[in-house]
Amino acid sequence: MSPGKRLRLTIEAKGLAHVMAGHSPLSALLVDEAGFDGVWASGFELSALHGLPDMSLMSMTQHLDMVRAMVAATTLPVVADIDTGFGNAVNVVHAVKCYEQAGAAAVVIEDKIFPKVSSLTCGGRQELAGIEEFRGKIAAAVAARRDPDFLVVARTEALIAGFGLNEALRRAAAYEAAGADMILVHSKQAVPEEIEGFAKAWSGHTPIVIVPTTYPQLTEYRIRELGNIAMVIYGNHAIRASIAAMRSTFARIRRDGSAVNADCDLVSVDDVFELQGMAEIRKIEEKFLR
Ligand code: SPV
Ligand code: MG
Repeated sequence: MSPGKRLRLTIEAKGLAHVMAGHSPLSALLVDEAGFDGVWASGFELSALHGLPDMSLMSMTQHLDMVRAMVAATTLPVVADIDTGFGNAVNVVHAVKCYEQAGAAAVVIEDKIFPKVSSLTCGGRQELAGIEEFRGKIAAAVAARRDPDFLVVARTEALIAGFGLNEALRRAAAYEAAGADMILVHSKQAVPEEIEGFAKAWSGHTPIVIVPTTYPQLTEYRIRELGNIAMVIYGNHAIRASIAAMRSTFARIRRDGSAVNADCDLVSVDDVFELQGMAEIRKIEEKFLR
């Protein structure tokens, strides 16, 4: 079964897919272990992993290689964050072919102008592409996929750019008409009212995707109550958790002058071996090493 089909079936069965950010095969494995429904191949996370801001500085190849590695590491569907699609509709066609071939289940394309600036940046430049231009990109993505179950998610940044609910709805309707399978609507308000307002006002048939980073108080119960949200993406929690854990461990070792106190709070080396698949290696060694 194709990864797109698996993601569609999960949403059909559960009504709501929970997708957690990842930035490496190891993080994808941990997303799987925790019981999420998919991995978000986040541009924010991978940029941060490279010590770069999320501003279209990473190449498509860098992101694509990581998507391929994450697909190989987990059985979960991978939802690829392809930012603005790396250029115009021609670039989008190329990107969709590459990401589908890499084993992604879905791509999310946002209606900003390349090079984009992270939606979460305070006072960041948030320039939107014209509706017609972006409709062309979505139609191009839909036409380029080989598997009809591969999902093309259109992301509108209208709320992020400060254009308000009506513009977000207008854009979502245009992208639905262009063939998008889902509409991701992003908000960076500290409260969920803006997103709830969108979900209540949305009269389209295409399900909504949300990224509740700045409004984490929105509960699963409330999301289900809204009725038309099919996917929740936890956009940057893997890299933020890693930074917090590394920071506190490093500080403790510096403070104590040894690793003795920090050690008991870390995962064991055996735990890492397990994640690395060492048990399988032992079996191969026993069977084939002469
Ligand atoms: C990402 O995780 O790269 C996203 C979500 O696109 S956000 O950073 O909130 O824009
Ligand atoms: Mg992103």
